[in-house]
Amino acid sequence: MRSPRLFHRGASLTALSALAAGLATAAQAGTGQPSPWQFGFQGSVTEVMDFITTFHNWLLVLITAITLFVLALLVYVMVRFNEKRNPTPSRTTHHVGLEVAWTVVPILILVAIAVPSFQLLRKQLVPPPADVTIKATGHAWYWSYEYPADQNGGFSFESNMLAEDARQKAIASGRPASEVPRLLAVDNEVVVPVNKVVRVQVTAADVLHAFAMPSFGIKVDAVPGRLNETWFKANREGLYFGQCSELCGQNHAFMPIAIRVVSDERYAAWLAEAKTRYARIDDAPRAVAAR
Ligand SMILES: [Cu+2]
Repeated sequence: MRSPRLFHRGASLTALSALAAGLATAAQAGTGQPSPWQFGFQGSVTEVMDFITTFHNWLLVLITAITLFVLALLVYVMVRFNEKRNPTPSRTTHHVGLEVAWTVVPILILVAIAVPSFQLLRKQLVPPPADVTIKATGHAWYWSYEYPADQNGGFSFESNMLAEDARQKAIASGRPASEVPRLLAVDNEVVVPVNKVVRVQVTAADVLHAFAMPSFGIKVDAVPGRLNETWFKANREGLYFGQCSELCGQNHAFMPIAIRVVSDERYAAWLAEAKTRYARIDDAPRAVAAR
């Protein structure tokens, strides 16, 4: 076990796992949508997704090191302790030092995983105070969104995937193809301000759906009769795409989510326009009829 050769292997383990993590980061796709030959996550635009990416890379290093260590031990045992090289086997049944080591080392590894894991959970589940609230409702098979009246909104709209002919028409009329990706582009995008905490309330009208945005690092179930909540704070303007992530029926693959992150001024302009364009909702408490 203490042979210098194995120790040498240990050094190359670290190098290999660093390379693996490097590869995963290098092959990371563009932000906002998947890209051909994508290997890692989509690029991040929120603190939560930054954390998820770092945590993922850390786990990759750890798991690569563990796998190579176990492989090295197996090879060593096969070579050193095969019947030919080791005709009289040891009768040892206990080795206190070894047993303490293989109990304590895995505990330390689990702690090294648990600490960032709980930090991440806390970041996800304890949101800062919200600047903007939107409500997303999953339907078979599209999303609808509400901007509540008490948040300077008071309208709701449906968001359907762009059919192929509509998509081609958009490209022909000069929209860049990256703005209308196949199976991801929608007719009515959600618009939110950049660098603002957006609270997303998520529910469903019929069956289970899930609201997922890879670049924001959010994914939350949309359950009929229940209001789930998540949040994000996008730090870069742009157009970001997500998809329903709970198998919900025939057109599950065709109910994308598109969120456009814009400056405060453009957001204000969009709000003003959206109020005239979309259906009004009045979410003031309704008077209860007296009996
Ligand atoms: Cu679905």
